[in-house]
Amino acid sequence: MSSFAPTSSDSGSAGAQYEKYDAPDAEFFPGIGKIEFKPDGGPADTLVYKQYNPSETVQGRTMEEWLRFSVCFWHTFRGTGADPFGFPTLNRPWDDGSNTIANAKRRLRAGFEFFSKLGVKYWTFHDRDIAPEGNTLEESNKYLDEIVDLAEELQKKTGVKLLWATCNLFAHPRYMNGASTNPDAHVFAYAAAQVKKGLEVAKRLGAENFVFWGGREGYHSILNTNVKAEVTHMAKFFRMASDYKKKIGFTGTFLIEPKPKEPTKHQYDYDAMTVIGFLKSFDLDKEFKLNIEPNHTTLAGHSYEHDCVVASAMGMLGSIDSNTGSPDLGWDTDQFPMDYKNTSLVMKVVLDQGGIQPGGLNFDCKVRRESTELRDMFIAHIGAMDAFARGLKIAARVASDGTIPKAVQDRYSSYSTGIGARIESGEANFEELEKYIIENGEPQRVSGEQEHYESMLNYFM
Ligand code: XLS
Ligand code: NI
Ligand code: NI
Repeated sequence: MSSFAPTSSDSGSAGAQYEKYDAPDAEFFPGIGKIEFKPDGGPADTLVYKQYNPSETVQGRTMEEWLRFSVCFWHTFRGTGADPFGFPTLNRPWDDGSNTIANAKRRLRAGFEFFSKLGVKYWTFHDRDIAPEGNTLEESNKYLDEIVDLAEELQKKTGVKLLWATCNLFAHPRYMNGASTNPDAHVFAYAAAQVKKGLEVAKRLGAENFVFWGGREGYHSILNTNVKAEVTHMAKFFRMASDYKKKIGFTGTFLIEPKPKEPTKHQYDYDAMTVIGFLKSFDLDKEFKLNIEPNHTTLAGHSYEHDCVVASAMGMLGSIDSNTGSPDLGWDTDQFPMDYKNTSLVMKVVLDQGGIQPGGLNFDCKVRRESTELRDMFIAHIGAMDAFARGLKIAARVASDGTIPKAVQDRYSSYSTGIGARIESGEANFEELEKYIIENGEPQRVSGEQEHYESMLNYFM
């Protein structure tokens, strides 16, 4: 696929206007300094944090430690604003649009300046976001190595770390029928070779996690699909990845990111409970956790926080792609989350499970195609970070006040004594429970008090 190969020499730059950005000390965001915490900022001060104070302690940990914010490379440094109906709108002055190594390096330098000025400690990427794909696997790996050299240097220089890496197994035409679920074993092998390299790179860059999102692991038509074969192949792929991880001594957590649809009509990793069921069916649940993206959760027909709640309840919540959809659109719009109620409910889950580390809150989000200024990139992240910082504080108040947790605990108190305790301990059986009902008759009706709980939450907002 020649269109995936670099279009000019490895070190070449497409024109004089881009050359100044090739210098190692080039500044990409002039006029924007390190973003500061300014709690008394006014409504239009959207280039300062008003809620996020990294060193402030909440429930025994700093905000930075609880929130573990991360910027994704794909949307923020590869997004062009193009949509299915329109051409690119976002002009990044350092990006000449070429598929060259030189352009890739400029983007990466711009990225690390952005992460540093924003004050986030983590970033995430797909292999093909950061380096061009070549004509052969060897060529692609060579380009990737060259960019990873620079990434390693920039990580060292800035202290920004890699929250997770992933492989793009969905954009290239070879993956049109899926990667590990492709009916063609040749494609399965290609995906395996690509992930092998991805894991080596992740290890080299000290990634704390590694993500698998099954973009095209699903089907469009059941008529041409053998679901059992595909799902089994996917499990074999994960097993091989896990074996290779151990072999090379990569210690990051493996995460699967559920999503019900888009680009395929039906994706096997439909939602949190589906993925947990899949992992348990194939005896992979000790080796994987979940990366939950709320926009995917809402696409699956659940409320915003649902998959975080479910994954956490099953001990499987590893990380969060903290974005949001647009409830009235119903596709993966990857917006920056700005709604305090959503962030509070998610942070309540994080707080209750004792933190999200070694995962984090990764902004798998893109600015709207109409938000064309460089400062919009900052404003978007700052707004979302503030929303999560506020959500953390609200969740902490809910916990320390204790009224809501106590009310929930009381709601289940029938399981701590008598027949409930026997159910809980596993001693009770159907005959005993039948006898209990014959002796005790109809249960009393107990109010679920939903409105009472909603009002209590609003008290803390
Ligand atoms: C797409 C996914 C993707 C993953 C990483 O909808 O969110 O961006 O996070 O492949
Ligand atoms: Ni995602
Ligand atoms: Ni997504």
